[in-house]
Amino acid sequence: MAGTPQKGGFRNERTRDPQAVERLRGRGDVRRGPCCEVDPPAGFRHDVPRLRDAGGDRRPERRRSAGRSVQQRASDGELPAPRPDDPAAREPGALLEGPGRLLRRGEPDHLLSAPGSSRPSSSGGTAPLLYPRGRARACRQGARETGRVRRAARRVRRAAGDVAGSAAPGARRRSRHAEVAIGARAPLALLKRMMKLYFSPGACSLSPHIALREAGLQFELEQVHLGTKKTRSGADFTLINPKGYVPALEIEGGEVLTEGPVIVQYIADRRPESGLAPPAGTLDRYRLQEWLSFISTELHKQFSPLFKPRVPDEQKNAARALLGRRFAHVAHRLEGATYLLGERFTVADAYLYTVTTWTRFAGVDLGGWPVLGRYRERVGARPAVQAAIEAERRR
Ligand SMILES: N[C@@H](CCC(=O)N[C@@H](CS)C(=O)NCC(=O)O)C(=O)O
Repeated sequence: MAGTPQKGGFRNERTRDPQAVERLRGRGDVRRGPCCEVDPPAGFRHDVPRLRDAGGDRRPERRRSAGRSVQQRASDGELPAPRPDDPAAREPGALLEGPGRLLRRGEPDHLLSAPGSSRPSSSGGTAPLLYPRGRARACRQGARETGRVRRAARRVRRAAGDVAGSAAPGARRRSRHAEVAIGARAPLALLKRMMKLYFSPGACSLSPHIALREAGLQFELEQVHLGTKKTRSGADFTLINPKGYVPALEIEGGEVLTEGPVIVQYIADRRPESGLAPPAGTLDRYRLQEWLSFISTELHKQFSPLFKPRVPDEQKNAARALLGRRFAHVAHRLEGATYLLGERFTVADAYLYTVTTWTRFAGVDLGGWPVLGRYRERVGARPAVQAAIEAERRR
């Protein structure tokens, strides 16, 4: 079986060999890439390091947490410790205590945010981030639960394929009309506040997708078919982003932001306490922009010819050689640093990680830089990264 092209893609081991990639392409087995003018192949998988390799547990969160109480999970560091001093916790109807937010009676839990969303804030306290759906459910089990809550959550889950942040166990069946269905049930004020990320699975839109989950923001996802320029709900994507490419982020008031490096900074600035970007005006912020610009022009865009079947081999090999030199620079930076900007994960890491998921597919070998492999394992093991990839995979 090894080396056999799979429907719409090929097995990982083959992709390590650039010539094998080209041979497959020549036979028409692989025509598309995760970051090009058309959609990724049906079989495209992010080249994500296996959690087992990173010393982690590969079981889905819902299985890992089965049968464990909120208190156990909090003491294991899986859930942020409840904050009993929050005055809101004493409000009537409060069901779930958490850092910065309570799930209230009747509130649909799909509006809660993503895994990995709790971390210490830059000011030293706990960031006011939200519980993800799975955790909310676990927390509810330890709290008072009403049939009304259960029924509301079930209705929303059924209707919504993925309103963000939903690690969405059980939400495999999704509706094309998810937003309409949610719109009919969610409070108007909340929908107005919710952002929408236009994405294509495996494309560079994974970077803002990760950032949104890391920030713990509420958002909706809408898939774009890059070949037809139609969104999943049938809208003409060129009316949303006339440039026709993802990512695009619809923000409050219907404004649409484009260009990945800008979108991720917008997301980070919406949650300054997340530390996803240093404060504006500081030298560190310019360092972040320096990396975002480097990743965009020197890495991301250098992959483009590798996803195009008609580009001659000579040009592709030149692109691979250039990428090799650029990745050597990144590897040099990561010697002795956990993340690009130091010890803190930032949106530059979300972007860098995203482009590294294309390397095998594009026949770019990172094997010469073990530091990059370790970095990929580290970032790939973050709950928000796992959740974003899983959400895109389910599409
Ligand atoms: N300058 C844009 C480039 C985005 C981009 O290259 N998007 C690719 C996916 S990774 C895409 O949607 N390509 C479709 C097209 O160009 O038509 C950014 O940085 O956001």
